[in-house]
Amino acid sequence: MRNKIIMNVLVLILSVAMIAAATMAWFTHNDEAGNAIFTAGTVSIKAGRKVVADEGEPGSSDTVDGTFYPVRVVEYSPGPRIDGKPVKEPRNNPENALGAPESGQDENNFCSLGFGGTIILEFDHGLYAPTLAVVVEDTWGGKYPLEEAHVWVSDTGLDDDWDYVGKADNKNLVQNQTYSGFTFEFVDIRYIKYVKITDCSNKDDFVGYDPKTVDGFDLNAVYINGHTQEEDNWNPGDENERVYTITNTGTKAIRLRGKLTGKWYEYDEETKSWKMCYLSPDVVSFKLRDDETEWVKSGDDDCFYYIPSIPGTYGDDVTEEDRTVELIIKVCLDGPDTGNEYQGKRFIVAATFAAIQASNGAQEESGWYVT
Ligand SMILES: [Ca+2]
Ligand SMILES: [Ca+2]
Ligand SMILES: [Ca+2]
Repeated sequence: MRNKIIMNVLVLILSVAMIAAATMAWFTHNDEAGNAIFTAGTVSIKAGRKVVADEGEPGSSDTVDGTFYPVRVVEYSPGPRIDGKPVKEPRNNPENALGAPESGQDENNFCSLGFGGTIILEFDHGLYAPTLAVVVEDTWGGKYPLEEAHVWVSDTGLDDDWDYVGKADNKNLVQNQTYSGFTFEFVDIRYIKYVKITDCSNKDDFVGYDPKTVDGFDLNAVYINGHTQEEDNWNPGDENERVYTITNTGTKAIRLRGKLTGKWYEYDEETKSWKMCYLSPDVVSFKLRDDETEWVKSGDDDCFYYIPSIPGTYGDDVTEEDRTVELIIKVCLDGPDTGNEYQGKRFIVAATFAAIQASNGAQEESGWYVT
């Protein structure tokens, strides 16, 4: 029996109402001012989703284990060939690196990065608990110089948000391809949605080779073993529970609220990606469990409010458990109003949480629901 509990940090939403540093001036007889700095307490939280793989437990969902290939090119910034010219066709087509690897010898099977060039590819799903990433390089024939590339992964694909996993190369050629494998022991990432590969081959190693094909790392494919987190068979009338966890990471005690929103997506065959579509999100509702006592939903702003205050790190015997709360939400798909137009579509739920200091009437001042 599987009983995996994985904590994934999903959103990081920070504070409202925080006193940073105040400067106070006072007069002296010669009109010079001095400064006094006050260091104030902090308000910050960390939120995540708890995934329980056992069916029927809170937060359980259908996970699909498998091997996944990227479906979209986010960026292709090739470097030059050894002779300074651009990478030649069709080796400069970044889509050659999407999908499953091909064997054999065909220039349409791979995308050459050029010296120092970079490619960023996107997977269709966030891939949780990844166990193996494989980068496939094409080199046809044994005695070719070393071609290498750095490999990173990311959940967001943002510029400063990449985790390094290692270097792929063409050393262990099996016929025409080298498979470089990577594991994730040293990578702390909530899930993988993007992979970035940057050539780091040494030009000097290629003197004397035909310059038309001296073009750095030749990426045939990338794949990752992991699992997705989706309801694969969500039907009208279904209610599915999701569990979010929120930890107060600041020093001060806080009040907390969360809001869930969702949008429908449809698959676009042409771009091989999911695109937002304008089906009504109103057929989906977010509810608390009937026996919920610590959270309330406020009709005014549609937010879920946690009633008790949550202690901060300030103080001797406050544990992380004391600072962590769970929000269990039922995501309900309406029966009568959900017609055939929703079939095969995907609904993506986003949760955002906000915290406010629990003291000095901050909630009232900021228009928060107060019990
Ligand atoms: Ca090669
Ligand atoms: Ca090459
Ligand atoms: Ca390929």
